[in-house]
Amino acid sequence: MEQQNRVTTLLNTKYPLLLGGMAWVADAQLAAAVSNGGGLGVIAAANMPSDMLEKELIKIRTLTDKPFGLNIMLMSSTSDAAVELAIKHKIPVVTTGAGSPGRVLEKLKPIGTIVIPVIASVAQAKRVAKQGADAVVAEGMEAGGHIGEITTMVLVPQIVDSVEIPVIAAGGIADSRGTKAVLALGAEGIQIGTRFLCSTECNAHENYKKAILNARDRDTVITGQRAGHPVRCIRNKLTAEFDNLDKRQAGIDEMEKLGAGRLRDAVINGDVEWGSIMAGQSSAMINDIKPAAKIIEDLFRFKGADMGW
Ligand code: TUI
Repeated sequence: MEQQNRVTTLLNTKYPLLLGGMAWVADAQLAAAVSNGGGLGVIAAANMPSDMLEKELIKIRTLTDKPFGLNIMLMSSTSDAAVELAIKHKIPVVTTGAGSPGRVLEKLKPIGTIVIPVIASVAQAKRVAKQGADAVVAEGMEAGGHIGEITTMVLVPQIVDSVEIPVIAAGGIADSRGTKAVLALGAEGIQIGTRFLCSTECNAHENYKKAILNARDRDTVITGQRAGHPVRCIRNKLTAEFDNLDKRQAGIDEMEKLGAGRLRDAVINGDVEWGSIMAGQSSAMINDIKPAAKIIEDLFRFKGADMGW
């Protein structure tokens, strides 16, 4: 009998683990690999046109018969279309990020979808719990991409004390020590992004994977803070140019123009000089590329106290 907790029960998985909704990276292939490995694979809707996303949702069912989820990025103009696809394709679990998920909860709760918002503060967690969220992902600022201001170590216990629903920790977790630590903080599951970027099944360009393998402790930086969109990525020519714009107090428009399309350039085209290599601080702890199923096994392989899962 496998160990179960509130998160494995919600997700209907072997392990209390979700794939982070990484734009351009979390596709049907990677999500299926995570689901087949006993976690919950998640496809990132990001800014994908509806027809392209629908193809991924159809494809994943050919790659796994296990449950999977859809991540909806709330800042995207395509987020309403993604909600409609979640309904049409009866996606069991939806995670949301980068905004307030009120609209998504209103539409998906009545049809029984499990909705798990990613949040970065106590106020956001309390709000989404009141709105009917089934669990929250508490994402610390060690994470890659768009982030909040609080570290995982300090955020997770505060969220655990603020809401009754299960808390899933994210940000800075790349091995079993991280899993053990966040379980000790009261989390009941983990959401993992960067570690899966360096998986065999991940379609990101090999230059992107190499940038993570080569990263050391101080190699990620936060850009876009002044524009109100703090984003963590690996230091390169693009981040240096963001620094320059910051120093001469360039307009937000100019910053946004500089950032447009850069993630795709890095993930798909392998432009690691001028592309945006979004990745968490845990990049420095990642030194190999291995199958997603092995990553999951390793994340949950630890001796010691029964942490309740
Ligand atoms: O969303 C993420 N990470 C992301 S989204 C993304 S796409 C992007 N590209 C360029 C610039 C900016 C974004 C890349 N990485 N993580 C989940 C997350 N959500 N982190 C923080 C939040 C968040 C922020 C505000 C959640 C809720 C929120 O609420 C606002 C409100 O109204 O309460």
